[in-house]
Amino acid sequence: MTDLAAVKRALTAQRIETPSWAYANSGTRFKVFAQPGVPRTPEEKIADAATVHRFTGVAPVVALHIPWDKVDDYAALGSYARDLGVEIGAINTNVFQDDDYKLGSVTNPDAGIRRKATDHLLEAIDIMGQTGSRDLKLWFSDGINYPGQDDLRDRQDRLAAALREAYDRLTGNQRMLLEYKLFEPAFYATDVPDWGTSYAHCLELGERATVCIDTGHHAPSTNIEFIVAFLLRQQKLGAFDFNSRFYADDDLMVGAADPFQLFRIMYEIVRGGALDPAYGIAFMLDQCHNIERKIPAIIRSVMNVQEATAKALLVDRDALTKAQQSGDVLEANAVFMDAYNTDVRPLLAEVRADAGLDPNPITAYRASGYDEKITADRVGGTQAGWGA
Ligand code: LRH
Ligand code: MN
Ligand code: MN
Repeated sequence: MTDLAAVKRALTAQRIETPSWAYANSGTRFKVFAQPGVPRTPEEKIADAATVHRFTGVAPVVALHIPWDKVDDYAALGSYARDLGVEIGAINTNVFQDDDYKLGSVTNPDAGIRRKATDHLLEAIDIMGQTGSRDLKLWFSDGINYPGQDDLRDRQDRLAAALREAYDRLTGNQRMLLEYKLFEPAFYATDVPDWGTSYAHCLELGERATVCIDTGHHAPSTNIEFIVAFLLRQQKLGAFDFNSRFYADDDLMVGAADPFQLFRIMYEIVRGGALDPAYGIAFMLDQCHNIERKIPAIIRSVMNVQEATAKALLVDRDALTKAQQSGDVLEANAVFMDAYNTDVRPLLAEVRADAGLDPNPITAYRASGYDEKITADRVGGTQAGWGA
């Protein structure tokens, strides 16, 4: 039997972090379709994130990407965010959009370029100090396109040295999240291609370093929930970058392509006792909304995570354990599927109403006039810096 009051409490306490770059214009390498009303400044991105939080109640954190969100005064940006009711979350580093990084950033054969890339990581840690952010999020586009192009093992050594330098700079509650990605932009060999590589580096670094799973960064058919279960068992899962993929790193709305996969992931989170914000996992979105309106798309994504979470919380764990231990394969699967097939929308509507929110965040947003206001006020919105 599931304790409904406990399920509601868990859903009310859930925290989802939205990405500043998802509010800005983005596209594929073929075309960026500019939308009216998109943010022109980091402050306007934060205002949009605060709007998503206002209608969902579970998105009080916004991740930044440097230099896409470069400002002169990060402390002021942090207090601006707090005034709007949100916190600044992960500081994402960017060592992938500079000509110098053609052959890699922290793994580049040129020591001068490695220095420049590592200095950017240190700069991001300084920014964290000013914004009050806990998480330094690292993703490296580093890799090679051709067999023999560079020494695979030396590149691991260079990576380890840069990570160590950044890690040693962390203080207080600061953490390092190391994201992996199978391929792109490097196609033959990527320097942090999978969770195993990220895990091994994090293990070597120490307890402040944990793995970030971007759900769009795996080979087709990879069992992501297995990775979640494994890393939780090792206390090495620090964050998610949620999004959906059909083919590559599509960055579509989380829960859109495969809501069942999202449910299976969230089940492992619940099973591992890792849903509570106090556990420390950052549940971030990493998405781009190229053809759809951005704010309602992010609200929809937050709702998709909530629905998968609610279903995961509804799994009858006692019945599941009983079926598993008696070897009743079909019953175990049925218990699991019963939870997945439950319509949790009424439950979530109740959770929202209890929190004083409109039960339907999308229609409430549409009726709020915010979209019309930003369209009128913001002339000449900027590009995310991504997909140009
Ligand atoms: C790389 C990635 C990484 C970047 C973001 C914009 O594909 O997932 O997290 O920082 O996209
Ligand atoms: Mn990502
Ligand atoms: Mn990605």
